[in-house]
Amino acid sequence: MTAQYQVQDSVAIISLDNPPVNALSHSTRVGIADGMVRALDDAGVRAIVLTGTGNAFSGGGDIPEFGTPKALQEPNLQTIIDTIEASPKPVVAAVHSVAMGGGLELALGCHYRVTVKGTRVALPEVNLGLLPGAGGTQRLPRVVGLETAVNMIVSGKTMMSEELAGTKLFDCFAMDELLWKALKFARDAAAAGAPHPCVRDLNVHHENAEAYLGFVRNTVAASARGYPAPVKCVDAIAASLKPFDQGIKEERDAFLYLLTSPESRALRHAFLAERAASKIADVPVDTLTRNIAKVAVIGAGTMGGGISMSFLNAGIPVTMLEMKADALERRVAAIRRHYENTSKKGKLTQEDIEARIGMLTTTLSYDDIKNADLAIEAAFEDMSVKQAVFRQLDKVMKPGAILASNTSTLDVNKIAEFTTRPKDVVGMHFFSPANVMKLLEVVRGEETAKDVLATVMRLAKKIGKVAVVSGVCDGFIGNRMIEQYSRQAGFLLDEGALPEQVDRAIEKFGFAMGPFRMIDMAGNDISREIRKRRAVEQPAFTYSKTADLLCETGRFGQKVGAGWYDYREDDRRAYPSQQVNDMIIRHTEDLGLTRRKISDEEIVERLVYALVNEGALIVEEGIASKASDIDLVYLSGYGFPRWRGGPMQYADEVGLYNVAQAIRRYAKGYQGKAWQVAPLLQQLVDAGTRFND
Ligand code: T1G
Repeated sequence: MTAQYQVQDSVAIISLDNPPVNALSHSTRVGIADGMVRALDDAGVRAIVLTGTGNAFSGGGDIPEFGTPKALQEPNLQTIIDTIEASPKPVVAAVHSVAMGGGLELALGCHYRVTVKGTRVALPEVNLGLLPGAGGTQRLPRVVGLETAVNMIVSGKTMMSEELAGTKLFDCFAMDELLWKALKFARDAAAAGAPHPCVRDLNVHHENAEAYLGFVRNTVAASARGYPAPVKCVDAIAASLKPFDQGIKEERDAFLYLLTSPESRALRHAFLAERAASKIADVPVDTLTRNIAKVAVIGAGTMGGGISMSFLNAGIPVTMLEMKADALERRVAAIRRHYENTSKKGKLTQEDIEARIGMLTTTLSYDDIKNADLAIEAAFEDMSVKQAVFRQLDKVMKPGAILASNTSTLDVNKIAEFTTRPKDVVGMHFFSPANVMKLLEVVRGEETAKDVLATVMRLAKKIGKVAVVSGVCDGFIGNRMIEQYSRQAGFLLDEGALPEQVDRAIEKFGFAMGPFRMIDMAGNDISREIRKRRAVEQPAFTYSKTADLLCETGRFGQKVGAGWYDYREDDRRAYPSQQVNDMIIRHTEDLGLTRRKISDEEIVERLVYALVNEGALIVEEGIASKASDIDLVYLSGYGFPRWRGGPMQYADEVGLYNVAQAIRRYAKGYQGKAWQVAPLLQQLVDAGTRFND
């Protein structure tokens, strides 16, 4: 059992003891239930205090346990809360650090709650495609009011305990010595005698609940984009206006429905994938990491600026090095402008801006960065430039400094060879805009030292990035897969689709942006360079010629006002282009093909399965260590819908047999040689297992 029991001066103390966050796994629930039985049976016990050991009261239901029989096995949380509420002896929750999900629901089931400032409270189940399933939607409105409860439950956001001081959520705030205060509170409550207050006996008051909830429901439904949990949250909260026993039943039914939904499986997978990514199989979790107190960024371009802001935002000083003074001035001005624009939105104070800018220094001399703990090269994407920069870094940087390249495609092993310290060389591939995009591909060279990897993974978390380790190959994980995705998008144009149909279909599937709008933003000239390089390195790697025809007319994308779409002054919207569509239709004729009607379903299959199949090759080659890392790359860097869990999770949900069959079907079609079922995919089909087992 993972709960401790002790009696101190006639008060039973039940302490959840399930590190790291006292998740309410079955064994923890058994521990609590047994503690309650012992306390209620012991005539010497007059009151009960419930608390958590370590750094949490409780982080809620055990997420890895969901989807297994144990999740609902008695004693479930509802049963435990019913026992607590029915106790003739007062039960006081001593709430500290973190009380989330079922953890907060457990506290709400107690007669009294004592806490301290700085306790993080939330009912974040919606982020997992669930809703609070142990009374949270019924009890929270009864203590914080309907509107605050709606806000917390539908957004899943975390509040600090002191923000809720004016509500009935907490009976008192201890300055410190929380347990001592809770024990005293419990003894006083016992002295005052039963009955002790139950949240369930309170009522929800709102001057116009029906109208308010109707408005909220419509608003939430409009923005929920495909997954059911947010609206179900509103419906369950609405039931808190009914008699408690009816409301709690409606909540339970909705919770059980969501628990088995593919969206919740996907969101729980995403939560665990994020935490699994930081664990590298051959790098022990207790690997000593290097201290990164000062960072140097080489290159004052867009990426250099975004990377610098990522560190400045985390309070880490940066020295930015460039060849030309005016480039430095321009970049510093752009950074200041960015911060000022952010402060106009009320997200930054003027002193925040000064503090961040104050941590940025610039230089034209390598000598000024020699004491940095990490140097990140963000110079032009050309191997001769990398060679020059890394030779310089090798010359000046202090021993033990980490030398990183932000390269998006070049070979990190070759870059490491430009130095005498290849163990200190690693790739840190940020995504543009680097101060906004969460994804960071950490590219592990053959020589990269384990403590360098461990240091960069820890640093990534500190600067708010989602870091995924990639091996060295062309395009690493994300860009290598997007190549196949873009190829299929082009082939679909040859066969009968138009850019707006392809984009609309995949955006309906849930992608933030379709391939053609995305390329228009990134620049069609950029993708042309990649195709040119590929044509030399891999001649068998064919593409639709439409993208080159587009470039021949100078339609490089949004930046020139024309790409796959037409753009208008001061209007970021993409307008279908008759000129481009005519070009596409003419091209099909030139190919001797007859255009055919293509379904949205085929569009989605060909784009997504292209990602899945390439992802399988990437896992098989060991470029990515696990399929969930592939999912994380696409969820945090490419706008894949989070409630579908990423390409590999989606393939698991569709069924790998069906994915392989579809690929075989497309292999018989136009440009079919682009489709070869990846061996790993076939192996899993044959074994009847899944990518994310
Ligand atoms: N279950 C299992 N493991 C959990 C967990 C959980 N609820 N929360 C965290 N962990 C693990 C996590 O996987 C990682 O493991 C370690 O703890 C540190 O996490 C009935 C059904 C609590 C704010 O959604 O928001 O209750 O990597 O890196 O930054 O209504 O974790 O060390 O192996 O995030 O300090 C609702 C989710 C569940 C809270 C701590 N609860 N957790 O943040 O550490 S559903 C949640 C968090 C529920 C009831 C329903 C955060 C945190 P490892 P971490 P952190």
